[in-house]
Amino acid sequence: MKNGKNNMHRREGSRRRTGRLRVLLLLAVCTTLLVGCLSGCGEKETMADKGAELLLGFSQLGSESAWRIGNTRDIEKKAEEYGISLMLENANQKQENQIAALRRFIAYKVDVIAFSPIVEEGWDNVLKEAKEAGIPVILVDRDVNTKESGLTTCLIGADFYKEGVMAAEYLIRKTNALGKDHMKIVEITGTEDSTPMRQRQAGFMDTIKQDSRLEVIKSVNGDFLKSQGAECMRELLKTYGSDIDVVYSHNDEMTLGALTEIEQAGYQPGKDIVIISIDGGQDAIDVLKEGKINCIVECTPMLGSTVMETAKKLKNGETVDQLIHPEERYFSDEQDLSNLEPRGY
Ligand code: GYE
Repeated sequence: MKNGKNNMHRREGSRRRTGRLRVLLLLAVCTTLLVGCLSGCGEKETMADKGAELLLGFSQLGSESAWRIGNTRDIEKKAEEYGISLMLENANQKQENQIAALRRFIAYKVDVIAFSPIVEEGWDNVLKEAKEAGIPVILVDRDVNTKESGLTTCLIGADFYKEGVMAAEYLIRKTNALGKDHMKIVEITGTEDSTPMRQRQAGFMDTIKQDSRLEVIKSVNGDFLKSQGAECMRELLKTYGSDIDVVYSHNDEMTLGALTEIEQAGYQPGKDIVIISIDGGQDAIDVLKEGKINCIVECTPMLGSTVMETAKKLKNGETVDQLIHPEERYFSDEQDLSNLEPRGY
């Protein structure tokens, strides 16, 4: 009897255990199915987002600077994040390559076109073709100058005029701090006829005009390239030597190129010559911290999110803001930059 009872208990016990095991097994199966379904469904949604919903053609003008490379990277990253299919073409600094890329986007019937025009003029025909095909065009970073208006929907990029003003305002403060009554400036400009070249020059000139101590003795074109910046500086030093008090350069690459030449000629950049740059990429910021650049006006290449949001709105037939400028600041020897976040470009 005792044994029989014990056996019954054991059997009941093992039945209960088997029952619990079954429940656990069932739960495990359900969870696997649920998780499988959720991730499967998620995958299908992302594929649909990527494949069918929005195809964006983006023509980048080249890879001349840390700014440009950072901008391309940001656009690729944000397209991925927003589930937008991106057709990206790099024009290697040639307008004809950009025009050909835009025509390919039109033939391919992309939903939206975005592009960073290398120069302002020469886009009328291709932009008319995009309009006739019913494809909205977003200008990224730089502007165009067309005879007909309404060929593009909006411009997402920096306020280059304001950048020039900020550069000049720094120089006025620096001139006060040094107690100088005359400063001779050489300007190394970006690509001729490009929006940043025109407006960074205009903003700077309009501002220094109001201060009789400041004089631009020479303006040369460095095409936003490091090699050109160096070559321009070599020539400027040959012609003007120790007369040069200030270098105003339209981007970091040209500035870094110029610095090597200044040092080779036996001058101390940041001390013998005031150095003002634009962009604020990590390499130039590091040099500013060493004291060889005095001021860098920020120009951010992180335009990707705004481009993707705008493309989505255009695809849905919504209206968009015509002009979107990111917030920008400047970095200088007047500030403590020890806690500055990594720049990301
Ligand atoms: O400053 C320069 C680049 O258009 C804002 O182009 C851009 C400029 C940038 O190559 O470094």
